[in-house]
Amino acid sequence: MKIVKRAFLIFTLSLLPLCYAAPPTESPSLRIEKAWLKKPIPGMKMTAAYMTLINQGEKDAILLEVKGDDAEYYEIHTVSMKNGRMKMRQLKEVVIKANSTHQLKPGGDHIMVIQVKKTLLTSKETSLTLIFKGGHKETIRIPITKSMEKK
Ligand SMILES: [Cu+2]
Repeated sequence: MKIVKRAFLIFTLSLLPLCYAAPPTESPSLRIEKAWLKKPIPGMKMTAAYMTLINQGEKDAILLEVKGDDAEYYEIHTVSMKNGRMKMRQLKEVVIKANSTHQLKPGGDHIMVIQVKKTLLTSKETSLTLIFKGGHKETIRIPITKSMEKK
């Protein structure tokens, strides 16, 4: 009995380095397409970024945070109707279900870009880092454009 226990312990310990080698930050098989950031209207300090998030994995991917260098704040927002008015509301997370696609689009979920910096006003591109639950990060370069068609 004791030998079995010890063998089990050795087996368990032998797995530990594997756990370190493959932390739970492993890529959730995510693809990001059609990303763009709306060129701010002159005088406006706010804009939004949109994209299609494609989860090809077997696990849900949960977007928690967005970061970038060309604005002070990046927030995940959604739009809902309240008393016939469009209202924006901040979300704690966006779930991209396993084997499915989630669109961030005008009139729907979006990345709110707040207090844009001069660098964003003068650039044709910016980069965003999307941080997912589990620590997985995706950094993408996206065009700054008036609409998705006019890249
Ligand atoms: Cu918003």
